[in-house]
Amino acid sequence: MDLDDLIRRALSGERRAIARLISLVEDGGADLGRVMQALYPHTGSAYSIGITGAPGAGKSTLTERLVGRARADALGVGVLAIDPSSPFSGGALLGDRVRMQSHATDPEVFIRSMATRGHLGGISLATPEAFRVLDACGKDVVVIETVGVGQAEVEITDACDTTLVVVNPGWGDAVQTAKAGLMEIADVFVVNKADRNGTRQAVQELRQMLELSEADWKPEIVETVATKGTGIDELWAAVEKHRAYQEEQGLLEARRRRRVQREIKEIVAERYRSKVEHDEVALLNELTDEVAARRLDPYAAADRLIAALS
Ligand SMILES: Nc1nc2c(ncn2[C@@H]2O[C@H](COP(=O)(O)OP(=O)(O)O)[C@@H](O)[C@H]2O)c(=O)[nH]1
Ligand SMILES: [Mg+2]
Repeated sequence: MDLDDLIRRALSGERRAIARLISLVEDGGADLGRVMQALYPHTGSAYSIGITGAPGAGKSTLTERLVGRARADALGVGVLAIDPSSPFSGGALLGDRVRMQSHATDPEVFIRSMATRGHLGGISLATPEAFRVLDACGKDVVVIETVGVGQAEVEITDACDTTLVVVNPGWGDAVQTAKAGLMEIADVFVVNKADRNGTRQAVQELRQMLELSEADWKPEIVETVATKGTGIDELWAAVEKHRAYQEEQGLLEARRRRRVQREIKEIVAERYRSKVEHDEVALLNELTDEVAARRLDPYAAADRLIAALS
């Protein structure tokens, strides 16, 4: 299919076309620039919700509930699930697929497990680009689920408009959350599996940790039982409250601006890396010889390489 045609179909909301554009993003191919150029004027209205936490915390179950909640308001929804444990598998998590099946036939819901099939910028660049595809193609809300274990995953979640950090009742889970660097990025805390013992204690632990924070926004703590749908309205209300707060304070603009700046920097870094690794192999080898023979130091070699790149 011709690329312009594909873009046109995706913009009109056609699901298969959206899926193909996201595959294109994952591949990181040469068409990416053209796709982004065509899509960009149509973006800016989708709201992104990041959801992170340890494996098994209930992120996917919560995501499904949030999708249901958004649909109750007749919003178009996208879901991007990022599974760092299988970056080359194509990323489809069977369990997630089965769970999400209640939304599978809803044309206003688009669900995708992300993978980076060759995108040099990795998942941290592929994800905002996939979000942009969904934004341009008319989704009002996009939920991005990541396992909050690696730096890249934390960064992706941090780059959302509202970040939910999911913990479970159980001794020390809040402490683990703090250690994983998730405390700072949480706009809302979700204590999921609130049907279990220790819920009150988990909430208390979180509250104590939050008291130490000097940030203006005090994250709300919401108790949920995702499997039963309990607390989902409260969670949705907490997200809307955070959104309203950011909009009133002009913080949403600032946050999105920081996100775009990070993206530009990553694109530049990726281009340079690609040039060094693919286009300037001969020069790089030559310079390596010079450094190895001690006629040149590594910094001088880098200067010459940079000069050749621009
Ligand atoms: N008891 C209980 N189990 C839950 C709850 N939410 C999710 N689970 C279960 O916890 C397991 C992991 O959930 P999942 O959503 O896949 O977690 P993820 O790895 O964070 O995406 C599944 O078996 C869920 O059915 C909850 O609120 N209470
Ligand atoms: Mg999951």
